Amino acid sequence: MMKYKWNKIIAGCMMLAMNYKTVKAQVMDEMWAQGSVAKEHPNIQWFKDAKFGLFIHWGLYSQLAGNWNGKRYYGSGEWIMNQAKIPAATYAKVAADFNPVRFNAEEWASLAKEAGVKYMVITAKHHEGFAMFDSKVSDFTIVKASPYKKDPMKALATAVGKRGIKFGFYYSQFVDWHEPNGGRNTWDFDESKKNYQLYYQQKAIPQLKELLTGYGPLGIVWFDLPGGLSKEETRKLVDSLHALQPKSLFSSRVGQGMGDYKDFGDSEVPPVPIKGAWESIYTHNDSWGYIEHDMNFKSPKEIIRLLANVASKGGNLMLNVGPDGKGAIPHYSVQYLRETGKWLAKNGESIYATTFGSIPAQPWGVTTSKPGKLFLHVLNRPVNGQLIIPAFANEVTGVYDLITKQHLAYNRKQQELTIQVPAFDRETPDRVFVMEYKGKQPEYDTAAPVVASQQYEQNNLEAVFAKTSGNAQVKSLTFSHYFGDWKHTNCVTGMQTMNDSVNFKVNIMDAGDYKVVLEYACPQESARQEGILSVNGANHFFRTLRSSEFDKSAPLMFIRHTVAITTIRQKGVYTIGVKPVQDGKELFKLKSIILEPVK
Ligand code: JFZ
Repeated sequence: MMKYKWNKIIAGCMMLAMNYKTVKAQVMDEMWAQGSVAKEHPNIQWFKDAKFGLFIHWGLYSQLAGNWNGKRYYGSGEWIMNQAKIPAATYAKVAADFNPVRFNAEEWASLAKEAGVKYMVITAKHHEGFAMFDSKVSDFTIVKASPYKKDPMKALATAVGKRGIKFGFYYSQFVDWHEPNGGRNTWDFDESKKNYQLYYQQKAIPQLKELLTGYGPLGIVWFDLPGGLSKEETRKLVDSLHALQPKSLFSSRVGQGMGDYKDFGDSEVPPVPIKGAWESIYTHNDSWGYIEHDMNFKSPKEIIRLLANVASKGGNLMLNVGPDGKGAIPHYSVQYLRETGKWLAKNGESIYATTFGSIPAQPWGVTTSKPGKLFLHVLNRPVNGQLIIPAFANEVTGVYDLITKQHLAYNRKQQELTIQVPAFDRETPDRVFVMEYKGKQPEYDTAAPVVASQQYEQNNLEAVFAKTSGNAQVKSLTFSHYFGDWKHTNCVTGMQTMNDSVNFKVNIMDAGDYKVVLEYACPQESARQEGILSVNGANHFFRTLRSSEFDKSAPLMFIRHTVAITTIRQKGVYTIGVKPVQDGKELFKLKSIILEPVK
């Protein structure tokens, strides 16, 4: 699957930003600039306020449920035709068994409403080439090729629209494994002999026009994996489709930078706030399409925390569900979306129509904001109940619980605020407090030191907040557990000579002993190499432990290696550094340094 240029932009920006403060400021502006499309679409505000969407991958692959010829396939179920290299003629016969009699548009739409999503995007045609709508330009459709013989998209568009939820279609504009001239079926057809223009003229463009003229107003057209078109041809296509629905927003995977908002890679959240309209997309388990043996569903707590994390960086989360071949949405997806909706029913003010918070992520949680309000999403309650906001200059006029409106005591020392939060169940997914203040929202301070204290089980110093020197750099590493379920982690890489180092500025709030734990991935060739950890004016030698090779199509295993204990005698800003003892192989891929209070 093709890797988007975004990661390179992000990694590039980060690497640049890490080295020099001023450069950092400039680079953040570049990221802001990069983040937002050239000219914002006049109808973009609903999307920016929506924050939470429902993605639905549904097609013939849902009927196969991850099985082919008695073999179970893992990873992206919607890619089974490609994984099993099923001939197009053979795969097309699956349509004869596809009869989703349990599909109920009202039920799906009401679940979307209960879940608190503001928009829904469903696959009208995925890479398999099967139209899940009544297309007149192809016989490979749910109406003509399956015993269902009905167009589920008509009913769904109506049911969703009448509940005030925006409706949109996913359309695989280039990749079409059914068509001889469509993109990327390399096991039936010779890619070099394909006439992509013919495929676009005979299928993709006519079908897109059917979708943009036959299903009412579309909030979004979600394109995927562009290809086969020049910049001019893409511009002509985008303009002709926008002419049909000027208010509809096109996702960035239309290509050539012509989208109306940005999509990051699958299951990817940018590490720091990004200005402009953007979206992170996540599977609810490990697959977009239904796989009966994939039960790795994210819990309501995980969904709520993912939503808060994405919103705290200014973006939308579009969470996916994969209905089965009968048209039933998996039990745990229904249950956990409903639970998420219950949380949003009480805490929605801290998510909908917010933007990123001006405070970097803290050991206690993240922030979202509205003019004059900062929403404090407490994911980890400090043991002593003292929630510290390290740097906030604006005059605070009150802090209260979002739900109970109970006001909280707080005090300020210079720019540091301490808020006394009440006790609450540590299993609470996200307890929100509101801090009201005067003046305009302060700028996001990229140079703010990371905070650590004795009040948390662990304090994570994530790689993105590191300062690197020499050949060391922060990179976004992409790997996967299964086929197509991409995972992205930022790591400090390239430390292989004594001139290569990484340093973290840490604002340690409490005196006390802390274990210093290095979290890294280390292949065999890098194991048993010595490094130095410098903290609090002391140097500590350590030797690297093997964990796993770095291979895109395999899990990247991280080890947590305690290499020292440091006694912090007084609160203050400290520097923690790591570098190799000798020139050699890359020391490891450092994901984070964890400070664990010694109790
Ligand atoms: C694509 C599809 O191939 C996949 O089946 C699913 O529909 C997903 C939402 O989108 O997969 C991608 C596309 C782009 C990236 C990763 C996976 N990317 O840019 O990292």
